Amino acid sequence: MNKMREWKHVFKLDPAKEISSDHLKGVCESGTDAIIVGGTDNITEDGIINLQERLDKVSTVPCILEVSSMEAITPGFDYYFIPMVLNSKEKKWMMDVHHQAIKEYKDFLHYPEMIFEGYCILNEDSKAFQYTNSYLPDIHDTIAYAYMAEHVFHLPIFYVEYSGMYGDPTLVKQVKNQLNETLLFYGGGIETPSQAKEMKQHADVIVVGNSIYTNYEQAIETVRAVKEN
Ligand code: 1GP
Repeated sequence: MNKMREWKHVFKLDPAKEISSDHLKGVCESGTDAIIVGGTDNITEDGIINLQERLDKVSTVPCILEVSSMEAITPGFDYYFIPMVLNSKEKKWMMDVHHQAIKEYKDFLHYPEMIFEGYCILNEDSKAFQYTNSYLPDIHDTIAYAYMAEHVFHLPIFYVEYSGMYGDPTLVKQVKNQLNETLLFYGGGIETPSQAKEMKQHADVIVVGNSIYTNYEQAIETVRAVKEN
C-alpha cells in the first residue's frame, strides 16, 4: 500500500445514491487516484455489490470499500478501509465493533488489504457524527487525536471528516503539522477546484464525495486542480 503515499485525490461513491453510467465512467477516468465506496445511511450488501460490479467494468484505479457495517462487507475490493472513530463517546465505534469482527472473521482476513483509519468527525450535523455518538473536539483535542493516531496507534491514515460541510483549512494545516508518518486525509464539502486546492495545500489526500451527485462537472474539475500542484 506504499502507493497510497503518492495519492492526492480520491472520490467517494455512496452505494445508496444513484449515478448514471456516463458519470461513473467519468469518475473512473478523471485521473483520480482511487475510488472509495462508502456511506452511512441505507448501506446494503446488494447496493455495494451492484456498484462494485459496475466499477469493475470501468475502473482502472484501486477500489476500496470503507466498511461501515460488518453485515455489508463484500469480497473483491482492492482494499478495505476500517474507520476507528477517535472522537466517539462510545468505545464501541473506536474498538468494540472491530474486536467483534476480528473475533468472528480473523481466519478470513488478509491484513495487507485492511487499512485502519483514525477518524475524527468534525461536523455535528453529519450522519456519521450522530450515528457514532461523537462529541465535537476543539483544535487542541483534534491535534491530540492526530498525535495518538501516529504515535500511540501507529495508524496509516488520520481522516479529518467534515462530511457534508467545508471545513476549516487552518485546522487542517495544524493537524498536518502534527503528522510525519501517518497520512492526512481530508473529506467534507469540497465542491470547487479552489476548495480542493485549498485543502490539498495541507492534507495529503482530499476526498470528494457528495458533489459528484450535486455538481458533477465541478467535482471532476477538482482532480485537475490538485494534480496541477
Ligand atoms: C465523506 O469525507 C467524505 O465521508 C466526503 O465528504 O461528501 O462532503 O464531499 P463530502
